[in-house]
Amino acid sequence: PAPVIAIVGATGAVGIALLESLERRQFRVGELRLLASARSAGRRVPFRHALVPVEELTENSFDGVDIAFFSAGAGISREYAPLAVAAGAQVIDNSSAFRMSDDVPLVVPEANGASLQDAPRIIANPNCIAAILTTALAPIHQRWSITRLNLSTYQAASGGGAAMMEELRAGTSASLAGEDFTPKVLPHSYAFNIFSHNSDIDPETGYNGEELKVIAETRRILSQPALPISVTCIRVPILRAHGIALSVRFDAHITAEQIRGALQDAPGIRVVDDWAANHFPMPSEASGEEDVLVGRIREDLGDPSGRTITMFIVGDQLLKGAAQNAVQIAEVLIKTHTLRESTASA
Ligand code: 11C
Repeated sequence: PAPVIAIVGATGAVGIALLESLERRQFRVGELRLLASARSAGRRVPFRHALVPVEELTENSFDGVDIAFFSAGAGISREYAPLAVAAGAQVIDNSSAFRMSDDVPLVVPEANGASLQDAPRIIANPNCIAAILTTALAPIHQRWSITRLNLSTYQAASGGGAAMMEELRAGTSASLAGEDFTPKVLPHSYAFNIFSHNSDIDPETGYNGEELKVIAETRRILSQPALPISVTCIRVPILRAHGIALSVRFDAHITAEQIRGALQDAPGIRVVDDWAANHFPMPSEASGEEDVLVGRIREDLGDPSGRTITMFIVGDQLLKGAAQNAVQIAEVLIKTHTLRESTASA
């Protein structure tokens, strides 16, 4: 039988994107249980020609559930994911709650899908930059030895959820109308502006929380725990696709042509690298798109040893950066029969 699916945080930006991904990827759903806070309970959300009522999340929400997607913040995941597991569900968690736990795999199927083979009870879905970055790096990492990453990000409003997207819309409208606008979600005015990512700064290193997550999670997904990574995360006034300017260093000489060849046929990637037309990855073309776009692939003129390649990557933050990656994890569980035995045979 088709699995019973629960979505915790069903009315949030990622929750809605999860429904879209399940629908678009024709994921077989037996029963769909949409869970959210009491505030959202009673709403009806469209899924496959039906309006599904949202229920309040309680400790009894997971009876009979096979796969529970969590996307309601780390606190909710810490409290309710163990209850879902105890009820027999497998949890795919989009929060940061378990991403660095040794017994929880952190998975991007294109990069390390094999880590699902032990039928883990909880699987962590990575930070959006880490997911988009490692999707693009997977076919490269599989062929050559990467010795350093240096990246700057251009992060969209969707990373902060529906409220931040609304703040971008409202702030931009107010700015165009010449009206005053006081930001509520972000610390700075968002319209026609860019600023350092709005996570807290670590007083020791000066890196912000997002940058530290990108470093730790990328190392974990690539199984290179000591990989040197330098990263600067910036918020830009874009609705839902993150950009990454990346420079990758290798242990030996490499050409842009070799990298382009590896990316060309890789799953989950579309090379957009038209030098003549000056056409490269853009958020306007990556938004709503399942593939991660990669372009500006070139040999780094700043490294005379010929061991560094630079590129520009753009991926939909709500899709590959969150919901779609989670659905892909569920697809692997089903395809490889690692959906937990007690439930798969039910
Ligand atoms: C942002 N990447 O754009 C963040 C949001 O680690 O799940 C996602 C935070 C996370 O603000």
